[in-house]
Amino acid sequence: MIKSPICDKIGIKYPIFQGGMAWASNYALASAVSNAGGLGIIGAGQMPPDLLVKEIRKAKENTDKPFGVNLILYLPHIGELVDAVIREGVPVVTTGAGNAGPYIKKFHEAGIKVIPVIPSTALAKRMEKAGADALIAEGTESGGHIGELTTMVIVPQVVDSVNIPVIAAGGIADYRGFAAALCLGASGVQMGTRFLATKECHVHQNWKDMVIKASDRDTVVTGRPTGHPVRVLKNRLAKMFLELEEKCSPVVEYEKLGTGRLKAASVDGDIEMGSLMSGQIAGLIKEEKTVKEVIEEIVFQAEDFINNMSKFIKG
Ligand code: TUI
Repeated sequence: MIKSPICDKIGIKYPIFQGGMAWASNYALASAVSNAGGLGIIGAGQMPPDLLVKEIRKAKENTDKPFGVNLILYLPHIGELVDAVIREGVPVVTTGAGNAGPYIKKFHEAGIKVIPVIPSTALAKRMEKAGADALIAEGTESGGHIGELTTMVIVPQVVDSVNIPVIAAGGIADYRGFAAALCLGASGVQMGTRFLATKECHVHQNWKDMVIKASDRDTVVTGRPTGHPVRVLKNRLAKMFLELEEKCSPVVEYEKLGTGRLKAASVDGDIEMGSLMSGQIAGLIKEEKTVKEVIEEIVFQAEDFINNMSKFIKG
């Protein structure tokens, strides 16, 4: 069985995290992933604190295994979300889109492990110094808000920069990506897009179908001039964002155009004007599966593959 230091550190069977996805990973997906042996993560996104509390309580009702909450740090009400998570108590917090440093001590005092998502070695070193328990090194192949470096490039450099476990994210959806991440020195993987197209994920079927239908060049990065670049599946909304870039429009125009678009994708299934956040690996995903199928296929096939890798060595 494939096990790594992160498994014992947070008490999970397989070193597979489900990326916290705003409007896409609620308690149902997170608890299904945790029940299948991975780490399920509730994407808090822009939830008000009382809704996040309900999600955490429902996750606890649905699994007795460790699970996490992902917090997006640049939100104005982040302090209230941090306090809500601390009051409720969850095993793990992952963070994105900002510096987790100011919150780590507070989480640790509440017995919560902190695993920041980082897009560079500089932030990796800062987070290790600030006391992070592990890191998620995320490549630009990912869906949603992204950094510049590819997974292949960032993972080994972060692994060499720190002495805490590193989880690889971005462009991973099957046993080959999982095995490759282990080869790069990662202690495990985080997958978002693969879990979007699962039976337990509550997003509108139209969004899942767009992922399943996608091919390798069907995502695009929008919003670069705002400082918050976002990878999405190409649609009318993405085209309108790119037009704002061509016209050198002010940031406020992006904000106006972007308001409510994740909800439109997730709840209304608006494939034209919804924000269909997705990673480049969508092209590899050909069918909706159960969470258990996704996790077990990846770990069992990777084990077989790694066991047989010595056949590449001749003489
Ligand atoms: O956070 C993500 N992915 C996300 S968040 C999100 S919600 C959203 N909604 C609308 C517009 C924009 C976002 C959708 N996808 N991934 C983790 C991640 N974190 N990627 C990159 C970073 C990051 C970037 C800069 C982490 C830290 C950082 O530090 C800057 C600093 O303060 O030093």
